[in-house]
Amino acid sequence: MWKSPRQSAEKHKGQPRKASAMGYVLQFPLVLCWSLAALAAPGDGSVSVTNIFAPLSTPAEAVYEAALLVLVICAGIFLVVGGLLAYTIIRFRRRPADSGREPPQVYGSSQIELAWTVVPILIVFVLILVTARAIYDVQGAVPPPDALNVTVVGHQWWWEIRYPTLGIVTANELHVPVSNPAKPRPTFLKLASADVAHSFWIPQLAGKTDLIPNRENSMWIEPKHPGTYLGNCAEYCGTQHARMLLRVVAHTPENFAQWVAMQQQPAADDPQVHAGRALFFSTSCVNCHTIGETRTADMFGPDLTHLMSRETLGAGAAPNTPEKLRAWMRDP
Ligand code: HEC
Ligand SMILES: [Cu+2]
Repeated sequence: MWKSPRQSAEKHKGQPRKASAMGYVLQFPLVLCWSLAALAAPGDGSVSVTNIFAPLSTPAEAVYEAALLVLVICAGIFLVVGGLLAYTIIRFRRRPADSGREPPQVYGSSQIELAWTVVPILIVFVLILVTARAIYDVQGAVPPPDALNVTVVGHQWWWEIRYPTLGIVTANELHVPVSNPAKPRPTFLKLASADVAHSFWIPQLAGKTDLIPNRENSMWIEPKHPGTYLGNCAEYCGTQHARMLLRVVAHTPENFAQWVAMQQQPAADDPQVHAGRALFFSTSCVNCHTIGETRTADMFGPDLTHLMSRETLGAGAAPNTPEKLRAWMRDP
């Protein structure tokens, strides 16, 4: 439950807060170890960890390779500079026997100056080439005829997901088929925003791309293993930004066809649900939400036609169970 700073301060009254800058510094190695452990165990088709070091889709792999090269080069530079610095500090430290005179001064050395100008230029040049190629591979990709097209609209604070060619509208869960190298089937996304800037980020599938009002961005993903990939909005978009989670479910082609067929069914209309349906259409819900035939292009809240096919409620705020759904209805 959300607590205001004052509420939590009251709760902790009498016990001084221990978190300090030092605490954060000490946490860093732990976080690093956790990341490395996750690195050793990349996603195996089940729910994945949100780890940029375990890419499982073509654009994410391109970004990862470029990033790894940058990391290795920078680590090399760090070791050389840090090593020389440490050596100099120790080797030329002040000693009791020192005379106190100034050491000999060296003015200008063309060789050294040339070396520290040319070597960094070469390094930067290599990085430019590698980065440019990765950007070209990702942003210049041409959708194959088989590609799936999806439109994602960012809202405060949920994701609207539309499949224009399939006539499906859903929220917060992007379902896609896996792509196999023999018959690639990537998913191309058009990204738009209904209000403020958001950012679409599934670390294992691709880099971040912003969703910007009055502008259409695009990106693509190409997961190769079935499974659920987690992500979130990566651009601070208001108070509930942290509750704007996102998941991509990659299906085998058969399962994806089943999911599509299920989503294309009209809203349930049997006598059992008539009372609830009447209530929904006679109260305020219908101002913001849509069900099947009431669907419009301009929605304030998620489409609820196949709500119960989703794993979570409120963009990952809670698991979609009957109890949580009741709790959400009473107090969203
Ligand atoms: C003022 C507009 C508004 C009204 C009125 C409204 N909702 Fe919502 N509803 C939203 C928004 C916006 C969300 C998305 C919240 C989020 O994900 O953080 C939402 C989310 C939901 C969800 C979760 C959907 C999902 O896919 O996770 C359900 C269920 C829901 N509303 C049911 C209802 C019902 C039933 C009513 C009528 C009693 C109602 N809402 C009235 C705006 C509204
Ligand atoms: Cu957002």
